[in-house]
Amino acid sequence: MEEKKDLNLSLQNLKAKALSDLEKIKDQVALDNWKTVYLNRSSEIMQIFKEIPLANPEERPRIGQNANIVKAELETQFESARERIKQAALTQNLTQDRVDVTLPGRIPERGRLHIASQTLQEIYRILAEMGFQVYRSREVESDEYNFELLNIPAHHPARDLWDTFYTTKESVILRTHTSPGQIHAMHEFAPEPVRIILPGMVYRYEQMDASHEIQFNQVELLAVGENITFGDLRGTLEEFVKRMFGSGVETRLRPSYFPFTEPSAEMDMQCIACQGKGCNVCSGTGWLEILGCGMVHPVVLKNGGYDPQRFSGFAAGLGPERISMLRYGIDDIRNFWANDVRFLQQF
Ligand code: FA5
Repeated sequence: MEEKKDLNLSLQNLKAKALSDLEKIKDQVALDNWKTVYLNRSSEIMQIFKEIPLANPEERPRIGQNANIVKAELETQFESARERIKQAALTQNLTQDRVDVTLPGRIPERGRLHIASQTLQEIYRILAEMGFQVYRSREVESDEYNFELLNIPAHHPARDLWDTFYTTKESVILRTHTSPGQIHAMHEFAPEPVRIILPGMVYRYEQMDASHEIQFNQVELLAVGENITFGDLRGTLEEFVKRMFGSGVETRLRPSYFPFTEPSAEMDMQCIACQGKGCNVCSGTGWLEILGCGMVHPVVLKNGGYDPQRFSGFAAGLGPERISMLRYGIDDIRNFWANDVRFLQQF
């Protein structure tokens, strides 16, 4: 009789080899290979199934049963190996990617307000406490509002005080100061009393130097009512400077000329860089001009819609960039709009 292959023994050997191979497997690629070798259609176990009909008829049922048990065992072990490898990969990821909470953090770059905006906000805060409301007005103006209604007719020599940016459209200009806002506000509020500030950019076609820009902010003050006097103007400005710079700062009012105020004055502040001794910042004089001011001219009151017999008012125009320069010892106004972060980051 022809020697029959012992399929039960083959099954036992197959199982032992397959499981010992499986135990050594540590990654998904090797596991996939294992599956191809031991469980796909041409695998050894499938081969044994094909050979069962050749075995002794009385042994066939046991071999078939055994083959089924081994195949099921290989499949179960394959599934648990897959789970084991998945967990190992996950654990490895978790340990490798663990956040080291003891490392110093990366400090994000924080944005900040521009120095000019910071000073403006400080000015608004102080003047708000003193009863002034912010009133916004336009930067593109007409000749009428920027000059004529402010008592500066065409060809008036005082126009030379403001070097103007004209546009190609007749009588449309960039405002040279915030004073035209006075007229807009008066038109809106007359005959009610007003106490407002008009902040914003102004533009002048002039030679730039350490203290002169072609664009800069101004803050206009305007108070109109009955019985407003020059004493009110002086007291308001002195109080403002005291709150802005502290009580030790000296100021002085010098007579000056503006077509839209009468009388007119300019306020100087004692230079804080040198305490009035004279230095580069104040060109050796010990004083720095910070604003122009005066009592609103009767013609301007009338143009705004107020009866100058009954109403009076004061106005002032201050330069916040000059104020920043004094506060922080900035020696060149051109730094403000040069957009050099090394400068801007200091404030
Ligand atoms: C005027 O512009 C008047 N409108 C001010 C005024 C308002 C007077 C209301 C009376 C009543 P002046 O040209 O002097 O005035 O400018 C006022 C302030 O703006 C100056 O004191 C100064 O602080 C600032 N300033 C003027 N020119 C420049 C410039 N080129 N660069 C930076 N700041 C300037």
